[in-house]
Amino acid sequence: MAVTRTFSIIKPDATRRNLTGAVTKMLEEAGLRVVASKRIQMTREQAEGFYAVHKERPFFGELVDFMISGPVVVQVLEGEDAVKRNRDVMGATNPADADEGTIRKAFAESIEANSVHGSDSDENAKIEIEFFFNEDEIVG
Ligand code: DGI
Repeated sequence: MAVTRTFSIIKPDATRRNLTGAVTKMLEEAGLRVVASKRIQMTREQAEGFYAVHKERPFFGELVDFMISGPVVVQVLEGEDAVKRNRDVMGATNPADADEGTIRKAFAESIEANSVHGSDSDENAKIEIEFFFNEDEIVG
């Protein structure tokens, strides 16, 4: 299995509860390496652009409001089969459905305030990484 990259966000519900380290520890224990990281306050325009694929969904406005409700930590993660590895440790979108041992089971408050984002394909990982990072900010 090849070493690849994925994109992660530690969402405002997690930064608000001072869980940046706890979430990152679970990512690292899952075999992922943080090769870029920055804490930012997303603008409304950034959040709308990032979640443009969900524009037509009924929860789009709430999702954008939530994502700009506090700081987030955007990260590039590297590891073998990074997209799947990250999705596995994140757990199901709705924490009520998330397996034991996952980040969302441990920390998520609701389907919206679910603590982490992770890319769902290698193609989207590349797009999402480029949305937030320059190549010289990523140090493997
Ligand atoms: O890739 P995921 O984050 O697991 O899930 P997704 O791509 O289906 O949805 C993106 C985000 O949108 C998700 O992390 C939280 C939010 N979301 C998804 N479904 C719902 C939702 N928010 C609300 N309020 N209600 C939903 O049904």
